[in-house]
Amino acid sequence: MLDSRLEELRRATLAAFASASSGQDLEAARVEALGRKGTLAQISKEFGKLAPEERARFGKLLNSVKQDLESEYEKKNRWFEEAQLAERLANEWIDVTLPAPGVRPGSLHPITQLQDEIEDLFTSLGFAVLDGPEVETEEHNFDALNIPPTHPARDMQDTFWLSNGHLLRTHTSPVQVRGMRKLGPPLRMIAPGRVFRNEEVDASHEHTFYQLEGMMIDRDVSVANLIYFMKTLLSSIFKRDVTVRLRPGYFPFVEPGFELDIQCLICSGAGCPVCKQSGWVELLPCGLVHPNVLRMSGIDPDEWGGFAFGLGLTRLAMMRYGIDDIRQLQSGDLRFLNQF
Ligand code: FA5
Repeated sequence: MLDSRLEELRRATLAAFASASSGQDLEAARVEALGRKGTLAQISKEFGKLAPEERARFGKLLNSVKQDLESEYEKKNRWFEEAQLAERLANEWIDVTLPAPGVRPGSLHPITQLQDEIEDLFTSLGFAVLDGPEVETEEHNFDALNIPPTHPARDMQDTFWLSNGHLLRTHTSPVQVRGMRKLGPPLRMIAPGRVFRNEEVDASHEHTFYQLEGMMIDRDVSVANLIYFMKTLLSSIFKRDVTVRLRPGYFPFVEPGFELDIQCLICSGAGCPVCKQSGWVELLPCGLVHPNVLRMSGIDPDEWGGFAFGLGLTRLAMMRYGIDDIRQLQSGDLRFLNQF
């Protein structure tokens, strides 16, 4: 009786294995026959009911059925695995002779491009490129630039104050102070960098933007030197001769102080919407270094003099590339950046 149940199991399971059309079908048939609660396990439980002299013979039969089924299962399973692999090999292939899709290496940000160019120009004129911290002391950012705590000029630049009394530098001018104190006169330096102001953001104002400071200290520095260097700088940036003019401008750290205007490059001074019909565009503040500023950094103003300027690098990039909204520059939008 048990023998015939075993034979039936062998026959039915081999038939199920043979007709299995997928790995899942095969596995289901295996579990039904050979699984922990499968038919073979159930038949084995009857083992105890057999007469002792029957047990050895039945045990052999049981093992042979089990081995037959297991080996048939293995064979068919391997077949499915190979078929699956063959299918993948047929469908997933790479033509190594195709041209590569191309690496897009990215490009330098327009402000970085401009900064690099100005650095090259000034280093060729004997200027050092200096760096300074973005978190500054009040002394470097204001006091040493002739802006004491009660001075109304402190309100000209809305400041992000930090809880420890330091601040985010509002301009690159504190690097002048660091340069004078560290290197002393004579000195030719520029200092490009990021500055911060607690300002309302709009198309031409950012809270975080770039400036490029410049300073030259020597024995006989005059406004003529200042104009020469500014004209050289602007002709190099705009790749043509430019006409500049100076208007009086007030900054506590320079005396006299100027706003330098450039003759409008769009209309050549005739008047257009860009220059608001005036023929001139305001570009950078500058002036001769105030004697107090020299003195506070240990330089004798009777012996030395100098000029300084503070270029709005972000605004200059806008003019050069015709960008009409400052917010695009820090948007991280690749559609914008890919154009440069
Ligand atoms: C200064 O920051 C002075 N330290 C510059 C200076 C240096 C004068 C040396 C004299 C001698 P001002 O606050 O004007 O000055 O800023 C300089 C330039 O930064 C401006 O001409 C403008 O181009 C740019 N700028 C100012 N505020 C913003 C802003 N919110 N967003 C973008 N650019 C700005």
